[in-house]
Amino acid sequence: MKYLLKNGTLVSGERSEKLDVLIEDEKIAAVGEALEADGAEVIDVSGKLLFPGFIDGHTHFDLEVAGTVTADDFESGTRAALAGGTTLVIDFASQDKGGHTLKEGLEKWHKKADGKCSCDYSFHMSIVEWNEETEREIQDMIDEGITSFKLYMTYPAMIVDDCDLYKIIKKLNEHGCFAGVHCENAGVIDALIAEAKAAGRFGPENHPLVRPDTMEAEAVHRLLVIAKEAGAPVMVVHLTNEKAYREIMIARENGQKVFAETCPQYLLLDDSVYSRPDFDGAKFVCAPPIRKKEDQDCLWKALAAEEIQTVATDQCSFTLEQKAMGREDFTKIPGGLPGVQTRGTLLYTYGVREGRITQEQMCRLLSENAAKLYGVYPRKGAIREGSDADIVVFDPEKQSVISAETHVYNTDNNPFEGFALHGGIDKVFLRGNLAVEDGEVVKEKLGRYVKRGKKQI
Ligand code: DUC
Ligand code: ZN
Repeated sequence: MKYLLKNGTLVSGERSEKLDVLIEDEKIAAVGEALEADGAEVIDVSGKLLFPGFIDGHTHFDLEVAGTVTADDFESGTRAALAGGTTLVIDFASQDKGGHTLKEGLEKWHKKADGKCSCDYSFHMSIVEWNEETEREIQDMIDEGITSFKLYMTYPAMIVDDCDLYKIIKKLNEHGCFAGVHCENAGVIDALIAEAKAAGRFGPENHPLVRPDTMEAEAVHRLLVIAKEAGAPVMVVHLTNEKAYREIMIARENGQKVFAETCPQYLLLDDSVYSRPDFDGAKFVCAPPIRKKEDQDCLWKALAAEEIQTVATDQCSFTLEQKAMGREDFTKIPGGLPGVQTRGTLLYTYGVREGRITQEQMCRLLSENAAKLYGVYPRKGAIREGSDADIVVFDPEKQSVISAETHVYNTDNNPFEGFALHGGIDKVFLRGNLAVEDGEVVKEKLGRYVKRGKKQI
């Protein structure tokens, strides 16, 4: 199938230009002025912005958390992602603790995802146990197109200690790979939870108090000291606050390579959500927690200064019934929020329209930088001849309001309920397939597994 997109404004990480785009089968065949093409369906995209398909480098679909499974699996989750302009998600496959291999983890995640995805998909691999076999398996993972890994400094089922943290990030670097690390100080958080419970404090308003910004910053600091010793680059995922951000800046001043990711919930919500009445705060329980207004301001400035490389979602959704598992004890609330459907439109509305970032920066944050970090550039993350025809036709004038009544997720709640959007998804091409029209997914399950190369940044 051939499509000719005429009269749109093509946004790249560098500039915005009025250029036509010719799509032939799965690829972009040409980009230029006043293009003509026999046999192509011509689509007039005047007044629209053309972004390279968005890449979400942080999703959790079909994940077991706190004795339940996320409301969105790869089927509903990638449908929501596609509706929101995301053409590639990178989910976290995981090894299980107790003598299990990375290969087993990868097979498990392929079973969850294969044949179900409406956008392209790839995996990072979470390493939760380090031994000679895991070490050998790093090369196997690279052969399977997995070049980024995940490490946790918290959660009993996932945590690796400082000794393994050091060894793993050093070994990954020898392979030209890196890890994204969930930074929170597990021990002190456990102590704070015990204190809250001993004092009879069991409501969701305690969630941010037992996982304070200081304990995220401490873990970021420790990670970066360890990374310095290992001589390895690392990524701080879901960065939430100013104290942790300062640690990253200090490490960079010392010559370290540190990548950072944040998420819309940390840019747009503040910790007052946890004190909402009637257990409503449970909806917002995620780790690390949502922070203060000053932290939001810091993160926006860091995006504008390009000190944070990418905005992902940490999508991990639950219904209100699932959240109610923690009605008597906030530590039993499954942690996580939906987000894949609204990442782009929120960043446009509250970032670009409000003058906090430019639309070129939005392109870098949602697409180009992620493509380079995760080794798929310029096949993904660019609208240029030879790239996959993953294109978001974005209508800067479309207006809507986020609501759980109309969203695509399998959840009955949305953390951004009532947020006005100015700018929205018109069409999405996934490898040349017109898969979203007028914001609705019209072609499903065309997603393919993407083998990735090594970081290009
Ligand atoms: N945090 C969450 O809130 N949910 C899933 C994983 C994570 O790190
Ligand atoms: Zn996560």
